[in-house]
Amino acid sequence: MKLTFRLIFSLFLGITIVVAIFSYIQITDERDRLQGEIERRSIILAETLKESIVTLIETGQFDRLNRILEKFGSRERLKGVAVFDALGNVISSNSSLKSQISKPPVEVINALAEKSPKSKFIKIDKEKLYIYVTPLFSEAFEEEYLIGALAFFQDSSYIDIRVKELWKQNLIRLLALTISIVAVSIIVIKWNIKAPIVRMAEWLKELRKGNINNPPSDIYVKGDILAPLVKEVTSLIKTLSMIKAKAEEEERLRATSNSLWNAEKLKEFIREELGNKKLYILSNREPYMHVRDGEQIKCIVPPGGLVTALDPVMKACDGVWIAHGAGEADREVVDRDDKIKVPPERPSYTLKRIWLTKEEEKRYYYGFSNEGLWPLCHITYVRPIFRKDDWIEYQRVNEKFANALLDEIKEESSPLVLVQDYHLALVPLLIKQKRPDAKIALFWHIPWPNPEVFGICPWAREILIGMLAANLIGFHIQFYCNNFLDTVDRFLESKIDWEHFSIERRGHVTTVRPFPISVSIEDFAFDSHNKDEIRKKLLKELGIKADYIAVGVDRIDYTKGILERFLGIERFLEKYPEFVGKFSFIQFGSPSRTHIKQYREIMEAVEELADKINWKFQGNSYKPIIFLKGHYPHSKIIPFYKIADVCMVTSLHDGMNLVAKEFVASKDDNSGMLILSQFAGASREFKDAIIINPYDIESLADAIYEALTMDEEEKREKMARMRAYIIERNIYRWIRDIIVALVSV
Ligand code: GDG
Repeated sequence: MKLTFRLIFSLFLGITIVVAIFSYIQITDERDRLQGEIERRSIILAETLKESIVTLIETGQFDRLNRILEKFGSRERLKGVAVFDALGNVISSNSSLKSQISKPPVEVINALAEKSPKSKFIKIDKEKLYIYVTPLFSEAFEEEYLIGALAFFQDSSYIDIRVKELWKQNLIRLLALTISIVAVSIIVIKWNIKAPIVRMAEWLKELRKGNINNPPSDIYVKGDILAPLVKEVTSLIKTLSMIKAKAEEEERLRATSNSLWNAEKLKEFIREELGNKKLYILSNREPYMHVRDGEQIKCIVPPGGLVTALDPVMKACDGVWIAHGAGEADREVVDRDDKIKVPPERPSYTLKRIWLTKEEEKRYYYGFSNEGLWPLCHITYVRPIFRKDDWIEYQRVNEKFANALLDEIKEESSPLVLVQDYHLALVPLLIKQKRPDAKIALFWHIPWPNPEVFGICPWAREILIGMLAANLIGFHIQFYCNNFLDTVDRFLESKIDWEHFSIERRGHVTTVRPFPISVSIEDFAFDSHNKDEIRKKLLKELGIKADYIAVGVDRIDYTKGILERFLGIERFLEKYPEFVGKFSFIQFGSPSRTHIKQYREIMEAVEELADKINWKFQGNSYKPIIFLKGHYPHSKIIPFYKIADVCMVTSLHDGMNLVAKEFVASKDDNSGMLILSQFAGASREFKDAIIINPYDIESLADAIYEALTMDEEEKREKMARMRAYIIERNIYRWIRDIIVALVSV
């Protein structure tokens, strides 16, 4: 009430001031106009009468003069006319004036004395008059001489009447204006402010009680007065729900996982949970690839996080993995159904290969997936390219994968299907259309950008629709889940439940959850008792001597920040020259997607920069950077993790980054330190790593120094904490969490 009163009072005051100023200006103008008019009229009258009067005075015709004045004085608003002699005595005047001018007014005396016209507003007997006096001259002789003065007395009281009238009118206007503005304001406040605020308060009350709903539509109109408040509250709720959901999830997981997860336990769990059901995985990349080695055919594990993560899972539970057969000898080893049991040393699950033509591979894999979606989802300022033909092929290949799966699951009811990554975004919809009973999880291994960035894709809606047919969509971290929900909110008509992180569209519900991928610690176990000897042996093989070793393992990809890493090393050696000759960095670089220009360019740039830095600092049996280009099996990489004092993960943007986890997993003696980019998903979990911004070369150099000189005890404690984290949150738990979530949706 107080506020309304204050508002009304302010309005009233404001209007009064404005109206008063305008009225004053208007009335002053009007007064000036009327006074000007009266003056002009007097001058005209005087000029008309002057000549004839002079003649009458000169010829002494005073009777006639009296008559003329009498006649003239009866004009409207003219009080009277008088003629004075040169001494100021009245010669003649009309009767209505006589009594009032027994004494000549001052203006007459002044006009006679100064021989010039005079005028003034005066008061005679309480009457307001305007007097205009003009001297009269005779021209009877050579020189003109003063014979008297002619005075006009105009009634000016009408000016005051007019002014009063105007004040009155403006006062009435002011009142009318104030009443209407105040009335309108009260209505506006009541309907447009008070009512939405009351509804907003009710909405907040519901939220407080835990009933999380979207804001009522009438309080959230874009650009409206309450919109910023609603936006803030909505994002506050999102954060709170996230925290709540996370806490609940933790609680749930704590309650169910009373001991650590491993391959055996996962097998047991799957048997209990799925019975005889198989697990189906679809991914572009195959877990095992057959290539030619001279006359022989050899089986290799292709580099990449997805394979590293999922192979132990499939080893633990029987299933079928459907993937693109990309190896040159792949066709030669499969059976009639394009299947082969893997891994070769201990076959435990089935790999079914899909064959793609060169054109399909070019457009679906290199084109749409890796020149379009990959740079779209990674903010590294590489421009995504979207071609219509690539999109057509992408859809066709997705159909190919979906059909292969549909063939496999013919006999099975409610099969569990795990679709992997951005290459197969349309597969969930293609499966669901034919098999609505299938339970599908889609795991997105790379980041999900914000809606503005994702909106660049011309087929953003189609991709989202394809994905949303899944029952469960997983990302590495909560942040990507939030971005995804925001994106769906922006592009599709759907109902988003921020409390349960789910999306309802046309009756189908998709749950969106973070599942931070991990590694199997046993796969990186390594007997470290003879670490020093291994170190000597490995360095000897590389032909170098070094007191400190750092390592990096990557597919050569522009998202991994390899150039920034090298620049950081160069700056480190410049800034801390005592390490020149003592510090060497070993980079495993597996060539990747080399049919794409940017990948060829980054490979060339990496090699060139390594050469340049080596040239600058190298000496006898010393090389600052050893670049091991090529594909190395994990068995070759793990010993380097083991002996390294530092591992550098400097991604410019990375969904998770498994190398960080592999390094920690391999450190069973808690030695070493991890330098980790703040833009890798892993940085959300490894708070004990040295977190860096890879774009800041100076701090990268300092991070290397910090990692090498950190107190041993502190380092050990940090590494122990990171290890404890991934021992608990390993790859078996990752897949178990996904299966639990999928089965329960
Ligand atoms: C995507 C996301 C996410 C490297 N060189 C060789 C080789 N590697 C192995 C590493 C590691 C894997 O490749 C790389 O994994 P990352 O996680 O670092 O990266 P992406 O390949 O980009 O994976 C990523 C991941 O999916 C899982 O979801 O973490 O963010 O981008 O395991 O050791 N492996 C072999 N030879 C090599 O030369 N065998």
